[in-house]
Amino acid sequence: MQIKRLSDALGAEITGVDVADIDDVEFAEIHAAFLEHQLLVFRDQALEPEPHIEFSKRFGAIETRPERPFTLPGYPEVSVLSNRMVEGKPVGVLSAGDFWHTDLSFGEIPCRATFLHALEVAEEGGDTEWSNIYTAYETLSDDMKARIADLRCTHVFDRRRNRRAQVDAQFADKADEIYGVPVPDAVHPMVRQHPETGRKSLYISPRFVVGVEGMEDYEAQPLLDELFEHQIELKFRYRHTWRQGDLLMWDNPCLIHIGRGDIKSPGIRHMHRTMVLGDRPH
Ligand SMILES: O=C(O)CCC(=O)C(=O)O
Repeated sequence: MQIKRLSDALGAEITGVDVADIDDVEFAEIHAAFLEHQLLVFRDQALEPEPHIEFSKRFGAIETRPERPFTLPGYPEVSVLSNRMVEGKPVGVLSAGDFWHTDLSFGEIPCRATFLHALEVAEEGGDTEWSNIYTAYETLSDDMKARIADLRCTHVFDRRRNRRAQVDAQFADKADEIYGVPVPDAVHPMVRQHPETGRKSLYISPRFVVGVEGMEDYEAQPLLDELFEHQIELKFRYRHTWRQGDLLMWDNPCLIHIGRGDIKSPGIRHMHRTMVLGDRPH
């Protein structure tokens, strides 16, 4: 197994391993690399849904929910992200991550790791970008760290309640069905401690965070705007151009990410995704 750092900000590429067939020694090496680099890119994975699910489960319990649109038939654990249309209808979610976010932070127990496998990639477009919220936190001034140390933020699923996010065009005519599902808001610390490394991160994102508990909006919104801008400074970021067979896994307590879209027609980008749950943020 070869592990090569991908950028100063985050990420490593792993070659020479088949994630469908790893032993405990390889798993320990992958796990250590995951904690060190936050995002791992496994090249050339011909991964069927079952081994994809099995590999994911080594890192936590798989998240499923009955309302999730576009799961793979027979595999509620696997979501399909795709711009393929069959008889005029999309076969997957077109824009799963069009605003900076960390997965499932609207839940009481958010996502620990996400596993996204590229079955088909377009010639142009469809990159994904991550930003390191460990370093975003660590580079704040001491004054700002003291100011936000005990703050807690409200994370909401419903895009209609977030002035920084718009309803996906794909779901515009069924916003009630998609966003009106009864998902309670979650309140999480703004500064989160990673469950394994103990490092602190700036655990907010414009897609899900709409307010600060106990703080009026006239104060909270400018603070959030300032922190959202800081979180995505270029020096914290890594942008990935996908190759067919890439399996990426990322550590949500310490990264935010965004799907860049802009897939050039007639290119098809078709991906399978699993997510595993982590701890209650503290
Ligand atoms: O498709 C992408 O590039 C990003 C997907 C994403 O943001 C997600 O699955 O949470």
